[in-house]
Amino acid sequence: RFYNVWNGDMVVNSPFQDIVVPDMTIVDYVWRNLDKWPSKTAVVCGVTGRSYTYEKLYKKSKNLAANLRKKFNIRNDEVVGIISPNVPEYPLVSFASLQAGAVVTTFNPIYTAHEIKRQIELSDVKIMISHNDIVPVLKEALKLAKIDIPIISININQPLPENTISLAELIEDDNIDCSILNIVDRAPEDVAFLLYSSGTTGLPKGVELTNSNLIANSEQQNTEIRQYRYTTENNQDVTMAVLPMFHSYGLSILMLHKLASGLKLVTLPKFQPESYLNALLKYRINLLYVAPPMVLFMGSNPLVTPRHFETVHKITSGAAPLPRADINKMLDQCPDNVSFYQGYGLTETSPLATMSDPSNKVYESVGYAVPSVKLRVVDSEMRNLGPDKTGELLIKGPNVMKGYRNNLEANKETILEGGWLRTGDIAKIDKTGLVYITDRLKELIKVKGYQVPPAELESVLKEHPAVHDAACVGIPDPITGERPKAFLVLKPGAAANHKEIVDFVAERVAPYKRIKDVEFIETIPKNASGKILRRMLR
Ligand code: 4UV
Repeated sequence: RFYNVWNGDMVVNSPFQDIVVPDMTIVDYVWRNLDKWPSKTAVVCGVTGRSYTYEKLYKKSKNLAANLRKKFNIRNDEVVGIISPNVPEYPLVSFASLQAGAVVTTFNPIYTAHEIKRQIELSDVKIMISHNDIVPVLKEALKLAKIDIPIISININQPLPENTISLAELIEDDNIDCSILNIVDRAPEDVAFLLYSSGTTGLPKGVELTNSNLIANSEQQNTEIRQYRYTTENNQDVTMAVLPMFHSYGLSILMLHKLASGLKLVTLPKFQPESYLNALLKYRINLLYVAPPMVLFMGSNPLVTPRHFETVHKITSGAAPLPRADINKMLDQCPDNVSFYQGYGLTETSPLATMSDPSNKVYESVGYAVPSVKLRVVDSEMRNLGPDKTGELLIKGPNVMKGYRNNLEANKETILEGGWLRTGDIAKIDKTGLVYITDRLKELIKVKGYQVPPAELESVLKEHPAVHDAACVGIPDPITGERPKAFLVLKPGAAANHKEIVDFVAERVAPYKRIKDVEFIETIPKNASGKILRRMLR
């Protein structure tokens, strides 16, 4: 395809027709077609088979919303925290919190107590909704933060942990008076989700995504080149939700877009080869959303056979760069009816910003700007560059976040005049509008598609009594894409060996952030203003 997308000012337009963003909240948007498919399955657990129809999901989330208002006094704009692997109740508790007028902040379920504590403090959480299994770590985090807030346990078919409130009871409360929800006051431009991202530099910051941002991004997924079979009489696309819903990819692209469209979501709490492959066959999955390590798995693991792809018609990968060789190996396993897409975006763009068109088979490109998105590639002075020139990618559109919460400085640095978001990614765009991500300017390290902010590891390393200074960079890894490597300067006379450092970090951060590579050096290279010269270390 050839699209004429470059305008005279060297701004790149989307080749697709602009979207109109419905003027409502994201939950109203999800429920707006409820009467078309009340008895269809909305979400089912790929392990236990526990499921909710659309109507049941709606009713139970309403019960919980009313209870959040009545029993826990949740008010408009207060923050509810959710910490859980992907289970069918994840959308239920998310929608309930939004319907109660709250803002939802989502936590990585494999976080350590230290990591949970930090996000609880930053986001001023009023109540936590936690999967049963995570309650002990969460309690430890609350103790560290010296905060006493209620915990609702996602305890379906499980015993209730001590000092927590039973979600099962709250959602079964069918006699609750839902008229209490009439006082909920939420506008399209209000914040719905508060997700955490380190952006171009520093520690994780709260990304404010509004109702309109998320509705826009849902509409932006429906381009002419990528049609879904929405729920009709007997036709329902089925997709697997193994990518975590706490992250923008799983949240917006799986949970919100798919449930707003009447599809069936099969949740898996974690990626585990056998259960993943079994669920593919058992639930006859049509749409697969993956991250690069899963593409590698599907192209190289002997357990994977063409039979597993029999019902699949679309595979989409995103969240990190994907080597062409890995795509080829996976596609060799796939029957011809499978089309492969690459999506690109950031938490800050809700997240989808560009999407490829499988018909041109340019798989190494992340595709075209999605509807209503404009792109620029700029040099270090923010001057626009033309086709095939490499520079930083800027994005503008209705899906660009409201901003980082309470962080004027980061907002000023990240959102430029006119609403252009700095991505911190290096890209080029060809004459036809195809975008290629070639490098990363920002310091972020991506391990299996997850964010590992070096500033976070550096602050942990500097807590070690023998460490004077520390710097972390990402180094290439054939399986995880990148992995963090630490450069350390020890205090004069102090000693610490490789293992001590590795163990020290491992106790404090989630497994994917752990460091295996450590190098002791004399000084950390920095520029005149004290910024670490990461390129030099790399
Ligand atoms: O903020 P974040 O953790 O956000 C994401 C978003 C993943 C998406 C987005 C749209 C999709 O359709 C999809 O399938 C997945 O991960 O990290 C943002 C950074 O991740 C890198 C890039 O450095 C971003 O600034 N990144 C995301 N997608 C790609 C990518 C990609 N396709 N190719 C290369 N790098």
